[in-house]
Amino acid sequence: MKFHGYFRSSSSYRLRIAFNLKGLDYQFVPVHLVRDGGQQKTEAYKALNPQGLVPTLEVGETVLTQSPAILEWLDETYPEPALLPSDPTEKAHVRAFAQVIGCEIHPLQNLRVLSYLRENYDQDQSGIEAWCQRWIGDGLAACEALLERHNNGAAYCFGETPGLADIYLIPQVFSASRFKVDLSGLPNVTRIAAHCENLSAFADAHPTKQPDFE
Ligand SMILES: N[C@@H](CCC(=O)N[C@@H](CS)C(=O)NCC(=O)O)C(=O)O
Repeated sequence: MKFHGYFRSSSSYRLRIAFNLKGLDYQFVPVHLVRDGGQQKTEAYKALNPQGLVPTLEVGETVLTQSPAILEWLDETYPEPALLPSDPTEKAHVRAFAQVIGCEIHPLQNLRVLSYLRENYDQDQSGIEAWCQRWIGDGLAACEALLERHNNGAAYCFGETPGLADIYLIPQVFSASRFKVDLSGLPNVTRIAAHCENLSAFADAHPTKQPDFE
């Protein structure tokens, strides 16, 4: 499997955690999102991923895009350990949690959105941070409320084994720290993040551990 990603990209970080949890090897192809105006925007890369976004996963002749789809493909293709519970209602709760992050938070802090705010709305770093703090803070507060409802003191978001919700949460907490989001009012989020970071599948997936880290 050829994994096209970038060390700081949280959607790439999700896949790295999943590969590690499932013990899968992959060939890493770095795509530098800033250098040369953004290597994700080249015609060669867009031939693989028409959106010009990372990650992309090549499996033989098959090209997979969008981390939510890739994560579900990985889980169905390599079922052990499972990332989703089998019960439909439990599964819906986990997916809802993941989608708070994947659909509602992450798109608002994406590089292209922040570049647009800088270039067209004249925002400096403090304006960018205020924007991210607003939207990441709001979304993670909703995650905290969902954990309050479902976690019951478990080590991971939805129980005693790591799964899809943790795969979304940990990269999002990393981005929150980049943008100086105050997480002090989110005890479940911070406790679970600290717990996950002790597990090698998560620790080894951290942006600072990647070959393209700078
Ligand atoms: N929903 C997509 C989002 C992908 C995405 O936004 N990737 C970001 C990095 S985390 C990216 O490639 N940004 C490049 C840009 O904004 O130009 C997924 O989960 O795969």
